[in-house]
Amino acid sequence: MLNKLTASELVLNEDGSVYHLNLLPEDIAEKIILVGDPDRVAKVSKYFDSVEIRKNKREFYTHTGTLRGERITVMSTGIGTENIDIVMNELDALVNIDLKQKEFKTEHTSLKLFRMGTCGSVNPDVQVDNMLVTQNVVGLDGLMHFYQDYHFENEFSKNFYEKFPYENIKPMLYFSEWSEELGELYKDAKYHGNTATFPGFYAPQGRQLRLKALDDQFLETLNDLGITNFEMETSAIYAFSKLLGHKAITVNNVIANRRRGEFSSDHHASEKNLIEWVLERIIK
Ligand code: R1P
Ligand code: URA
Repeated sequence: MLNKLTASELVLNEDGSVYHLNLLPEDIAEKIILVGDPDRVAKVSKYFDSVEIRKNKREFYTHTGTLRGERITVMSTGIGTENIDIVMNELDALVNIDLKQKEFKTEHTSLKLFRMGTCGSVNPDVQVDNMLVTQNVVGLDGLMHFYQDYHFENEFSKNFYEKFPYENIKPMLYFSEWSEELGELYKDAKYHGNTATFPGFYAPQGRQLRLKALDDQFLETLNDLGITNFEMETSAIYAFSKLLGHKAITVNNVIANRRRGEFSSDHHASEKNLIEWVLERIIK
């Protein structure tokens, strides 16, 4: 490579770790569980045989250890795709950039990324306290429009884009899909669906406290376009994985049924179920 990355492009801490995640290349495994909530990290790593790395900075908490003899990492991303921009670029840098030389490596390493989160359903029949695997995703957060080479289209996205009625939001839309290979691991989930990822929890997801949302019919409209559930990270995780050559899959616990106005009566119990269900399937 001709040009080295500058110090302001690839920002490192004094110990050579990547700026926000605060990690060195040897701190992560190639299988990584991504959770939103920092408190979920220890709830996952308590199942590991042992934990060798515990590091954190801001909302990014990382534990790496082994489970049934296999090396595995669990990391919190915090909330939102703007954090996923950081997580995906810095994780990729840890494996595909020589941090000391600040040059791209010639050999590519592909990570396996498993998001384990929570979501709200907009299909009235998708019940709370069940797991929903994201097959297709639409990002309404606009992030990938800042990257030159990103474009993804399939039958789902073409239909969604054509019929999406909100002209002011339409320019922000981008699409992606799961890694089919990782999807095989989650074949027996209760639900498989199409997820909408939003840049907010309230009006962007049709919630109205003291402020009115764009349209009273927002949930129904998105459900009519084939959307099953809402959350705040998957579009960017899937899109970056396609761009950077990683594999990703999301399974979320449905904690809210937005059409019926229901919220999980014990989301801690369903979170525990989800953790055990995922670990059972990703480490044989
Ligand atoms: C909102 O409460 C948060 O919960 C969901 C959303 O995507 C957003 O991050 O996921 P996590 O439970 O993984 O954080
Ligand atoms: N996370 C979200 O983003 N939305 C919900 O309704 C529940 C969890």
